[in-house]
Amino acid sequence: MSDLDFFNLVKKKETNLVLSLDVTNKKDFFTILKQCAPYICALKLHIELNSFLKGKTLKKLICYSKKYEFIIIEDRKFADIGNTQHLQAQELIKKGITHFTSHCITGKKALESFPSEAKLFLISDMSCEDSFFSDIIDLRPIMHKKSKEYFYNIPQVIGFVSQYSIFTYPRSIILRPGIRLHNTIKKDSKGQNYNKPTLSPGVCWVVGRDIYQAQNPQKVAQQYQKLFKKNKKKWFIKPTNTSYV
Ligand code: 5IU
Repeated sequence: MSDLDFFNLVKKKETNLVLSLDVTNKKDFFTILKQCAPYICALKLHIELNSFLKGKTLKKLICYSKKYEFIIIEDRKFADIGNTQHLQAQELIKKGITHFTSHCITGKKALESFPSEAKLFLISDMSCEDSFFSDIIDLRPIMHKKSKEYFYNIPQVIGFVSQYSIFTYPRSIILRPGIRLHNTIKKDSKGQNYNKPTLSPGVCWVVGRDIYQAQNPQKVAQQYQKLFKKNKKKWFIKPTNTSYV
């Protein structure tokens, strides 16, 4: 699927929800996925913690993603030299996974080296406390400027992971983690920061524990979709400037 398909999928399924299913138990993983599939545009994995996702089971998941129309994103956070990340991505592409997150601190050459089939979301800042990107030294102005530059110049780059709206034309997808519907929990015990879901152009809410630890994951996923539907015009507005929202 191309980046354009991502937009079409959001339009068609009327949801910007990305389910981050950091669940280590196979049965729980598939039960929650089946409940939430109609309400998500993408499923975000950490394939090393979803260790059952190999061979036939991975193939089954990929078939399932086509049938129920969601994109699979491996949250791989690549951060190596060009040759190494090319090889790493190639192995995952062989297994049918094409969408990845990647750090951009490695620079242009390393990013250009990804296989042409790779679709990348560049990590332009992080949601966790004490992150170098925002809390230790504020690297955001440089990271956002560079991310945009990479988006324009490197065809594999289709979007960002960010707490901010890095507007670009043609439009990018912004994955935004650190989201909870009911903002009574503002942090976890390990430095994660949470915000309420707000709708801005191209922003997809990346939600993990708020859904998979809920008593009724399906109901919560449905609530996110409802919120999107209510304000969906905002998501499709063509950005006009480069301000951060
Ligand atoms: N994730 C973040 N913050 C980031 C990046 C990735 O939370 O800055 I880059 C991932 C980690 C986890 C998911 O897989 O998004 C969020 O999970 P919870 O909604 O359970 O906090």
